[in-house]
Amino acid sequence: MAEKQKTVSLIGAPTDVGASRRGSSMGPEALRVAGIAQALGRLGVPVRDCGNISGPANPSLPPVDGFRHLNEVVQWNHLLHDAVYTELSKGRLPLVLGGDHCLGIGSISAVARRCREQGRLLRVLWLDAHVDFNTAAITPSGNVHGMPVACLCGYGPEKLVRMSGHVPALSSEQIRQVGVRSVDEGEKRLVHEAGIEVFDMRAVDELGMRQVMRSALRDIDDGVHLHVSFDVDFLDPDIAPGVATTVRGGPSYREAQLCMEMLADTGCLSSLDIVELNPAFDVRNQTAELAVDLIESLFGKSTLMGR
Ligand code: B3U
Ligand code: MN
Ligand code: MN
Repeated sequence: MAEKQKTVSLIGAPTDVGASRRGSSMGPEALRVAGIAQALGRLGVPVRDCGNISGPANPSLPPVDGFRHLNEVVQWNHLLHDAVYTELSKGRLPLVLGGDHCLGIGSISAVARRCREQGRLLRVLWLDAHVDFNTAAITPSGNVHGMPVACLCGYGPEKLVRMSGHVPALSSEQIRQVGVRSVDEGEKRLVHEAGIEVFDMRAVDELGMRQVMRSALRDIDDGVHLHVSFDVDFLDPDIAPGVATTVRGGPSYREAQLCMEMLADTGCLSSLDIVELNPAFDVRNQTAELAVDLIESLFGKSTLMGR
């Protein structure tokens, strides 16, 4: 269960400026239609919906100097940083409804800033098929949704790298990635150089989700601020078709449930992003409904105990 019944603040960030395939801007509404507020309410979690932040439109342009829509990405992330920071300052648990994963920069920069002010330890669990560690020099696409972890670790343009007020926003020990199965050549080198701990799908196959999560969560205990950045493409596309960048061979429904339950068991969940849900690729909103189902587990729903 989230720490002492904090109020969850839903913050919609309807944008797809960080991607080349459009549609994740419809993610916030799809998650509302799938009943995210009601589901949390049923668990006894107080929820307030802050509505959507409103940023620049998607100009649908090709990349310039290795970045697609850099100005728009910066603007959305500043707006999101401020919204997340405001909710954290009020003692609430921000739940960002994305939007593409470039939003992780603003969201986690705000969390890092707040944790620094409070002297709190921060750990980030990044659930994703990708490592999101590209830079302008190595990106195959120019899409900033493939770059947020690099930016948070200090590799990227000034305007994104400095957003938390400290460079880097995160040190490599603060972040663990689970579910990875698609890494570009340049990223492979950089992610090693940066020293990020990556639990790829081979690790899940060999060790099982239980052991992977035990390792990933090993030093997350009382007083730690746990941020979860949940890219919906983490899930196997057979159960989650509603994303633009599906990669086969992801966690099954059962593995994903266990992952969420083990995150809930830490009692440390303090902020969350749900990103890359793309209703344009979904079938009858099933991926949004699945995301809501998993979020219930993340907030402590269990089959036999409690509510
Ligand atoms: N690594 C590729 C693909 C990608 C990363 N994240 C997403 N797609 N969503 C890239 O374009 O950077
Ligand atoms: Mn991804
Ligand atoms: Mn991602």
